[in-house]
Amino acid sequence: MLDLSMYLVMGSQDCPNHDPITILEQAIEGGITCFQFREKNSGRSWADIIALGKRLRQICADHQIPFIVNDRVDLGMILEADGIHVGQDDLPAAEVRKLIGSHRILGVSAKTTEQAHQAVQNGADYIGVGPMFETVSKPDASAPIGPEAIKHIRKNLPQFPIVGIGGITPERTAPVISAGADGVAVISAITQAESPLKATQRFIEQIALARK
Ligand code: TZP
Ligand code: MG
Repeated sequence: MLDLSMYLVMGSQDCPNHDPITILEQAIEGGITCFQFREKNSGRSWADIIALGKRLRQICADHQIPFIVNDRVDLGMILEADGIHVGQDDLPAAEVRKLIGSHRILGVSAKTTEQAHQAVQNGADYIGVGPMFETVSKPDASAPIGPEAIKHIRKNLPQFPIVGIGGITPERTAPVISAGADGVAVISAITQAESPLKATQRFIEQIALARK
């Protein structure tokens, strides 16, 4: 079963201090359970993006970490990804589900209960809900919707896999989990940490504490 507990999201644009390979390796050592390759406006050529993606993909495969590609079904196919994640303004989730088949993971971003229900109908395996808090990683992000948004959606979808995203730090993990999220999706608090390993370990501790 898909374990969304600690979901690292990353592209080369998110990595000012360490290279993406090092970050992914450390984050895996620290205990991430899922990875999304989210290359966005990095200025890299497709050849570079594919080369980087292949390396990250291999590292995930070596450690049995699901490798999910953001937005692009074509890139996902090239990289033999385990799944695709799309937002509300990307290719329609139902079309992506048709393209990727039933054996691959489909993640969909949702802010409201209505969008969440729609995502379920369209064949999503999980939804990402956010931004929970202010984020530095998505310039076009809407205003934070907070853990309350997860509470609402959780009430309507008691069993469906939900991950919170946006501005989540180890200190802000407990409210997201307590609101009913199965896990947290994180970019900067890991990719920009001095030690991505220690940052991941702190998240894992907080997730365990919040679930007690
Ligand atoms: N979707 C909603 S917020 C966000 C995405 C991709 C960015 C999350 O990055 P960070 O650095 O964890 O706030
Ligand atoms: Mg998108």
